[in-house]
Amino acid sequence: MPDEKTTRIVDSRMRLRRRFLERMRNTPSVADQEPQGSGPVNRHGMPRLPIGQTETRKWPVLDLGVHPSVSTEEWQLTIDGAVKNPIRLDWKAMMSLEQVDDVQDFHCVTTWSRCDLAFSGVRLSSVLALAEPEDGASHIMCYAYDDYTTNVSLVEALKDDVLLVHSWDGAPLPREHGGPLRMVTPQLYAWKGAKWINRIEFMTEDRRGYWEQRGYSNTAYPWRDDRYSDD
Ligand SMILES: Nc1nc2c(c(=O)[nH]1)N[C@H]1C(S)=C(S)[C@@H](COP(=O)(O)O)O[C@H]1N2
Ligand SMILES: [Mo]
Repeated sequence: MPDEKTTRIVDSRMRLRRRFLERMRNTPSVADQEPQGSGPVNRHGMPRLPIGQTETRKWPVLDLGVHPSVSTEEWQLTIDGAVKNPIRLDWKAMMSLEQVDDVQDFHCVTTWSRCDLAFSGVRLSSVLALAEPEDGASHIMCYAYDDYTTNVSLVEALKDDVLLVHSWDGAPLPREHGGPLRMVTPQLYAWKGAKWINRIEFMTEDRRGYWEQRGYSNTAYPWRDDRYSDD
């Protein structure tokens, strides 16, 4: 059962959603193929600051209010579902995979963006490949130690900058930001990146995660102001 604090957080985020829905009905940008925003373009040719976002210098902490404490000794990541080779990785196995450094921007649906986060981790695509996804797999569901879930299409999940991050600025990712390991999706709103991730399920049909069931956009594309959905 969700506790009172979680209920309050969900309520306030649903109020924010209602505020934006009105604006979205009056904004054709969701259907617009042209990325919208301001500032110089990023490496993907999209404006650095997506439409409706404000840059913050801090990195705010945002979640359902529970910060699970998971040591690297007990940490595990299961990859299962529509795969030929379901696997479970421990910390040592994760660290033995190809490591990448990447400087990324982070866009939260609640309208803040934090630019230039220096991350180290493993490409999600490297990890997913180990499980040998079946041909019919089209989406993943990500699960976390705080029971959070979020779904991502493989088209997005396999992009090179989608990472499983263990370090920020050369130090272990702090627990409040999802340490020891979290996912990041710099080309989607940040709720698509599960903190404290512990399971990835391959799916042959799309299913909605925690916020997607509550009216957040299933696609979550920041440069189209694609924050919330009506269905
Ligand atoms: N496990 C888990 N992951 C989560 C969330 C959460 O509540 N639980 N919140 C999401 C949301 S809405 C955002 S904006 C980002 C925030 O990450 P941060 O706290 O590191 O800024 O994490 C996402 N991943
Ligand atoms: Mo968010």
